[in-house]
Amino acid sequence: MAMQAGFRRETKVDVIVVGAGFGGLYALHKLRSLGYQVEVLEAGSGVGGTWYWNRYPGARCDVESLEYSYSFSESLQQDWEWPERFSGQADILRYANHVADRFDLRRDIHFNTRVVSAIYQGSSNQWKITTDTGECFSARFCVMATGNLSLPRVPNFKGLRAFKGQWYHTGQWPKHKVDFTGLRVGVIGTGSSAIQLIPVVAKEAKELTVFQRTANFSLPSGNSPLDRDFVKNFKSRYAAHRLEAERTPFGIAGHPPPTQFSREATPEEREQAYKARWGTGGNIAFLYAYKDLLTDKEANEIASEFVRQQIRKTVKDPAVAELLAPKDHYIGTKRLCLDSGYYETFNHSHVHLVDVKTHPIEEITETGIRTSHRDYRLDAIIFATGFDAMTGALLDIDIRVEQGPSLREHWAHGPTTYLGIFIAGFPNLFMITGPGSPSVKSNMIAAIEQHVDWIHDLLARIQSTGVNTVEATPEAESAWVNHVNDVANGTLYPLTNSWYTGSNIPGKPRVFMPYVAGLDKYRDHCAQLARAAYPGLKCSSPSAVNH
Ligand code: NA7
Repeated sequence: MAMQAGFRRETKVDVIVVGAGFGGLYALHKLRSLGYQVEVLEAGSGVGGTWYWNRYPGARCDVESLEYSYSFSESLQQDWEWPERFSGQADILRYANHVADRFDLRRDIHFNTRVVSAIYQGSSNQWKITTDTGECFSARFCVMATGNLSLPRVPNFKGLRAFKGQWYHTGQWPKHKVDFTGLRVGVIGTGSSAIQLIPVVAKEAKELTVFQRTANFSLPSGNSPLDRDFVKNFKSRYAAHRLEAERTPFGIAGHPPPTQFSREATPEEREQAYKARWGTGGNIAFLYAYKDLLTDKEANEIASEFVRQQIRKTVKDPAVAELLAPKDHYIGTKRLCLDSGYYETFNHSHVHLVDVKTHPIEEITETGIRTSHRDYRLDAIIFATGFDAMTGALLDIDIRVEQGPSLREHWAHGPTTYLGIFIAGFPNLFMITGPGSPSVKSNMIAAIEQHVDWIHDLLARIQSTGVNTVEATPEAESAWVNHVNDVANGTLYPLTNSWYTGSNIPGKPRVFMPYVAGLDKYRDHCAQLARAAYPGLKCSSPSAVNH
């Protein structure tokens, strides 16, 4: 139904979903089944979210393809063929497009439409959503499926505009092939994106200079084409496999949890354990070597040193190897990267490593990058400088309650949520994998499905009871925040500066954002809340509701 509101045409629906990544696509599919009119607003021209934007060379998922896929449709998971153990971006995007077509989702997605504001009007119990296309939507429920890594960050370097060459950010990569053949290329950053991109760009570039501020731990991915018989066998018990995954902290099956503490093993046994895991692929296998790898500094240091030794064995120049060997954080407390030939790339004579911790980048010049040590002449610069993670995309939208606080005000000291789904004082607003949920510390698609299914069940309950407003109580929110912090503080995670803590963004409150008790425990907790009629949520039927 459309009506006039001020000068804008207003489209009234039941649910607005922001974002057409894996969270938004599934929310659209699932919430439609309640008979709701659901519409999705998406800034990109296509579906896929992260996998739509991150088209940089080498972009690849670090969760295995047979796990990093939807489980909600048995026929989908049986029909779909993944070519590789760890899928590349193009295959994942192809899959997202297939899902959109298979479940007839496109007809309710508005592409090239970026949400500017979402304002809740208590008098009508409606969210009013405006977009950069000048459209206005009104909906009882608003679902933020905005992703955790969707606001790319280019550091505010002096002089970027002066640069005469081309520059790119990994998270906003052009759709066309970028050809670096014969060029002098600079890469700023050595996070997961850079670690994937560097070996690929090094194959084309005439000179590749990597500007590293903080070295990162990376394991060989062990990626390979998927064996047909293996896949056939896996698919013959796909449902059982998914059930097993549900019972794990990361939402990924096939990795028996550790049974031993690091100190209980001899040095030889530990060396053997890490050797056996090195190169088998997947960061979980490695981090599952011992129970206390992410809670005990000594245990962690032994694992860290094992990886440093592998780096020293791989990189021929000892000075470069030492620079690439991380010494300032605990392994696994930042995203543990998976690579295909990252460290080996530094053995090529045209690949150079520059330490910008010792000699920081001072400015971008017309011809390249100037550090406090010297000038580097470059034809192209790649910013692999990360994202304003977990809260950035939400705070980029003016989310507020009319005559009430804005989300920015509510989160002035860091994000506070109930379950990572609700924000106290913001009725009928849901986040998919928001801060305070397992999200980035689990298989994202498994986490997305759990959230959407749970929200679906809540809305079904609401429909059947005539309630039309649901929100978290401030008490429930603050108890959940305390619990999230308590769990994190029992680990080494908060000790490391990373995008998990927001410390990659100058001025961002330093709060460890994901919930690290595990997706299995979180799932059980949410299920228990549903059985107990949703304690912590305030449901009401405002009498003054004007539809
Ligand atoms: P990350 O992991 O946030 O990495 C960003 C990198 O950029 C990291 O090495 C940063 O160094 C570096 N960086 C950022 N700002 C600067 C400046 N000003 N100077 C020099 N270097 C800088 O982002 P990614 O895109 O690689 O990965 C994000 C996630 O996507 C990843 O974890 C996967 O889950 C997928 P720093 O560490 O801050 O010193």
